Amino acid sequence: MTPSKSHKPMANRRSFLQIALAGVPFLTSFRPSWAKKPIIVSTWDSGLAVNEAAWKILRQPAGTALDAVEAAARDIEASINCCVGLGGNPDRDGKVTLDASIMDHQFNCGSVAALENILHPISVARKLMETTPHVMLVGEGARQFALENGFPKESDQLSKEAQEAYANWLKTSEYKPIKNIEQQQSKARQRTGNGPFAPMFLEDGSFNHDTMGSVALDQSGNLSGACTTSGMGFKMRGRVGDSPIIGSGLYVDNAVGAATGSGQGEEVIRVCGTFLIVEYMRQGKSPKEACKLAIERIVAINPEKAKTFQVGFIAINKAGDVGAYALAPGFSYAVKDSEQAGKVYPAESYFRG
Ligand code: SD4
Repeated sequence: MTPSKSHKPMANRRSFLQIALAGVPFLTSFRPSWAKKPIIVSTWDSGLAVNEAAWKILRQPAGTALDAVEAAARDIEASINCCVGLGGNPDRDGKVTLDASIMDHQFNCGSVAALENILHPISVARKLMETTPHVMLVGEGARQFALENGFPKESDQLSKEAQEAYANWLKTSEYKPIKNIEQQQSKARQRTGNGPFAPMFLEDGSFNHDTMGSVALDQSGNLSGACTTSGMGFKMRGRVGDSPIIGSGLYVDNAVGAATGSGQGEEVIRVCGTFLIVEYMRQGKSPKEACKLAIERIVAINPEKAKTFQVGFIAINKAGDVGAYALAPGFSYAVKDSEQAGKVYPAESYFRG
């Protein structure tokens, strides 16, 4: 074909812009060759163990970040701990209700909330993502979907640890009669302007959270994330936190980065925390700066109230840089890549104590 005038190499400003814009689809799937990959980052010290489970997948050339983050979540869901899986602390009616979400490199996402009697909510979320047009199922509908898809129904029995924690909580919270807890809540509301529906602190004085969030970059340069939790211990029945809400507890944009977090979900939902972090990264902020800016957004809403709860975020960008930031001291995150054995890092925090 003879080049017409309009195919001449260059160009006024307008045609330059046209050429640049035509390159955008290419840019959005661009994989930087310098990226540190594969790499996985997970919340809390317990992220160390789940990163190992994920690594079995990530270290393989064809291993996907999606499979890796699901494996990470499944690993902790199968263990007994306060805050993830069926062994976790129950709601204030004594039922364990699970929240989980998963998101891949193509904006596919799935989540379940208030799911009961199912061992691996993360895999139910993935099944929903991959086999239905929906993104989120809750409660009985989520359980029905899980059972129909072959996930076994587990017993209602609380783990020994959760039974003890629940018995303690009932005692110290004077749960009987129920209205005592309502009074507590409304006092807390007066104090903070927007009271909690669950205690901020557990019996041992630690913050009431320990959700497992993981974000990973695989050898093909794709990002994915997963988040799984039993939610705030002794929460109101039916309460849903940030973890299963795409853009709050988890967000992935394969052209930019991914973020997840742990802590007082209501406060994360208010600012669409992980979506915000990814948007800050899109604007050029590092993962840590982006997490810090999102924490500052939360503080700005009510600086006094922000002293009473914890939120911790982790993020990864397309180049495999990772970062984290928390509201209060005590949040940690675990990183594993091909250059270093898994390691736990303390996150910097907005408040010092
Ligand atoms: C929630 N973000 O349900 C979760 C709490 C958490 O370990 O981090 N739990 O609000």
